[in-house]
Amino acid sequence: MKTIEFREFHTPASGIFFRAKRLLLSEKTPFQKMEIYETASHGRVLLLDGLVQTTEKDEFFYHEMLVHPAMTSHPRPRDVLIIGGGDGGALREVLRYPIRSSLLVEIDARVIEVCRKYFPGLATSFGNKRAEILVDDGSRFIRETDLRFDVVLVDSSDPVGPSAVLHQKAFYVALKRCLRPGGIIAAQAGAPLFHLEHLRKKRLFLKMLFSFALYYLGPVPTYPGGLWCYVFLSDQVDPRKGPRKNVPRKLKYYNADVHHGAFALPEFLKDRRRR
Ligand code: AG3
Repeated sequence: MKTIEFREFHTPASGIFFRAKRLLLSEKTPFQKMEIYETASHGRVLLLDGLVQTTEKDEFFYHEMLVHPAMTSHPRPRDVLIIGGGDGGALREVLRYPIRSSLLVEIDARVIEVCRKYFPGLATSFGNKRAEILVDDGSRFIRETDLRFDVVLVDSSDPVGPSAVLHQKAFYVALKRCLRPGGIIAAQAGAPLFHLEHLRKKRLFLKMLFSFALYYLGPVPTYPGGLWCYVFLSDQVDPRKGPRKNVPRKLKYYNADVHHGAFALPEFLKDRRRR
């Protein structure tokens, strides 16, 4: 039997490889190349433009850490916006809270359709009545909308490539406009090991925009470097005080101790500049 192997290069000389049982889907959408493989080790794996976005085995590390630090730090999140996240994993975590509404704005309708079919464990929430889905360009949406949110989550791809706009200053200026007073943004920020210069520059402009602009970390075993960075942004809420409310039950990674630990930064990522 012919074995199928696929890989993602993290640098020209290193990366991650998988041996797949089957290629379930490979297609070019108007926005990107999308592939889904069935593997023995990680279940189903979704790649966009050759980058591993999620695997059934380790998606919880990422989705829980993107969503819960912001959601538990807000005293009463009612309306939540997700930019990107077409696989539904972040939405699933958001809907663990008694919120009033959530809106997911994904640019690529095919990601949503395909994940509904191939990642039922992620896409559980697409039918939920507290969840609205909009297929639109997230960066355009936040510039034009009149809606305001308590928590905004940015589930984008890497800071290099098509998602690059979702990592730039203009995007965060526009996002801030969409926050209610006391609101919180959490965004995925990339690989500390490979995107360190980008993280340093980003911190400079984020600190100008928000009273609290803090990186936090968590592992994602299948992402480049294995250690992943997120950013927490707010004018009023200091997440280092810890969760303000009960943490949802039955999570796999996040808890109150993890929350505190995640904001402890290693030497190479520490903010050396005082305000
Ligand atoms: N978004 C972040 C994916 C980044 C992965 N980068 C990489 N493999 N080079 C994930 C979307 C999951 N909802």
